[in-house]
Amino acid sequence: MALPITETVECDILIIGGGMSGCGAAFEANYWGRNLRVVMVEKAAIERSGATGEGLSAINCYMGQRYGWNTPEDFVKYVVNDMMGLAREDLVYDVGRHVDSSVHLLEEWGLPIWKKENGEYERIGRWQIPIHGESIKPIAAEPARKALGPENLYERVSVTHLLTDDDDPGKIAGAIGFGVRENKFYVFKAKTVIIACGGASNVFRPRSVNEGMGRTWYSVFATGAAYGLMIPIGTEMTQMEHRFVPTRFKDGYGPVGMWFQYFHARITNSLGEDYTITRADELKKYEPYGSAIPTPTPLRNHQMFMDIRDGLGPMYMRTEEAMAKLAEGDPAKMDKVRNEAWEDFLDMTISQALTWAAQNIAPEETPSEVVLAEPYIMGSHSGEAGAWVSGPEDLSPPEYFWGYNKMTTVRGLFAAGDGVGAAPHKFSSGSFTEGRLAAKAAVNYLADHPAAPVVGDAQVNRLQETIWAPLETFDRYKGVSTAEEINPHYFTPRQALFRLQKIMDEYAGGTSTWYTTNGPTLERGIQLMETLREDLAHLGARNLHELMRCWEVVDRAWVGESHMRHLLYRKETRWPGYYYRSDYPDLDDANWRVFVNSRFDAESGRWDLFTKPYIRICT
Ligand code: SFD
Ligand code: AMP
Repeated sequence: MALPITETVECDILIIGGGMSGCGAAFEANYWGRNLRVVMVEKAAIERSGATGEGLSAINCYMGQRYGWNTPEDFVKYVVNDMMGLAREDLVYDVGRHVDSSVHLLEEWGLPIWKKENGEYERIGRWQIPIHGESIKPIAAEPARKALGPENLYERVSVTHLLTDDDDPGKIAGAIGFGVRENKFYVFKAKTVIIACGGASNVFRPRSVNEGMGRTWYSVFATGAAYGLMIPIGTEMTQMEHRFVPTRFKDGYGPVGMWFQYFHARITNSLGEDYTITRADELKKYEPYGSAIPTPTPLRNHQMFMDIRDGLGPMYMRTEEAMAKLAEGDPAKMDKVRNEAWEDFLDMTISQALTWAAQNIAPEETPSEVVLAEPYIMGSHSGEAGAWVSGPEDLSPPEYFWGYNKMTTVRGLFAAGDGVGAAPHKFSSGSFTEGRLAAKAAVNYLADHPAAPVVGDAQVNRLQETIWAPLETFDRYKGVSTAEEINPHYFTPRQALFRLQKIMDEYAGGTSTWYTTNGPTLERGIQLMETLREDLAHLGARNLHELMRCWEVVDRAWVGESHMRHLLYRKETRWPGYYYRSDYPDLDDANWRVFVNSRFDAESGRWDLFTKPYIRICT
């Protein structure tokens, strides 16, 4: 089977991923770098790609500085507490001080934001504002598409590897990928690269299997590419042990924030008890974070988890109780509340509205089951896995600063959104903002480093053979057995995904093990992961779509292995409700209020793990 043709693209800035942060990056790069060639590569089509492709019902990161609601310092305090003491204050502050302007831009471009009678934005909680957000993604994509120009936007091209400079492996040189609808390689030779390709769902076995497979909370298209691209070239990562376990409406994965904060609903167990009251004492074990307001996300989970573990479920979101209270017996008010309840899901998680319809649930009459979902590895919601990046020059101490804001430890390689670690609670608006900041810094870097990268044929040819191998393998061996999916010479990406999910679920603290693991279990899990990674060289793909799935599972395997190695290294349970180390069940601020970082060395195959200090900047 011959290798397909190659198109080579040369540019100044390459943005990988056209989601929220990628669109922000494209818009901003155009503003600061009009003389530069800025190229975006996206595996889908940017109007509906990424986590916001299915719409949103809220902007969850907005300071409201013009109304005097919050300052960026308030935001830093909130985020650090929610992460049980660990977030990079410089990075969080940087998002906080710029995010409002991004929200105002989104409104100017057509995003309908709910307003009060006095014209102020409506609020859900302290940081969250409601939107009619079904179309947030096309609204964010339009200015990005315009800024780039059609000749600079490569859609339906999946990136599989980053390229480094032949003369200097510590410097970025571009990326390589293939067309998902055409037999073609794309080689992007770039002076700077911005990683904007999202977080990771489906690393852990989801609760929805078989008939429900494909239904997860975070986007199924968030395949861990940001991490899977950066780790193999030796980029320093941080907080990869961290995960987000969302409390969600059962089976449809409807988010709960609107229900807790806007409708003021509570959850009760089968005895009618509210765990925030019956489990209040449990928070005292986790001071000073236990008494933070609001209770940190993992601890809210932890309180509910204790009820579930003790067999006190099902847990019900008392939608009927909350709606009745808000309607005060007035049918017109009830109509408004009912519309808002359905819109919350129709804007963002249609599957939840379908679940309600399918199960004859009228939320004003019937409460809905909620559960703790499977873990997600991500950096933009209540999770903080990602690259260790430089902070901004005016805020960051030397330990957190090496020249250019949002630049990773690989020179010229920037990250944003889910790709940046230790900077959570960005959500859609903060990810867009971080993309903008990364692009501005990349333009700055280019002014100081204008030289083109050196990428010879050897690196490209080697990668092309690797990328195409699953198609070759299938072609060579397809006749060996009668069933295409059962063959001694290869396994399919779907089979590989199931194997990865089983390992993660059973050894790394997934749902079937009550989010619990320990040192020996992780060590065994890592052995199994190493074998899986060896076997991934024997993936078989029947077509281009499966070839994309192959590289997605490779990315997810990098995420899984990195997650387990970090879990093993951190000898404490810092985030009960996200995961439990049964051999180190307590939070240990004295020894472990530090970031856990790692670097993979491709030459030796070794992972190096170490800590970085937590430095106060504005708390
Ligand atoms: O309620 C490649 N999010 C919410 N944010 C909010 O502000 N409000 C909400 O209400 C939110 N909620 C929510 C959210 C997400 C989801 C799925 C649901 C509910 C159901 C979070 C935000 O969506 C999230 O924080 C941002 O989107 C993160 O931005 P970014 O840029 O880091 O990731 P992305 O948008 O997914 O974009 C990634 C892009 O990369 C592409 N890509 N391209 C080329 N090659 C590859 N190999 C690639 N791999 C990926 C993707 O296609 C995508 O375009 S609530 O739950 O809190
Ligand atoms: P979710 O819908 O769960 O994704 O949450 C949306 C936003 O509301 C996020 O900023 C959450 O951190 C926040 N949130 C969700 N539940 C609560 C709660 N009970 N108290 C405070 N904030 C919450």
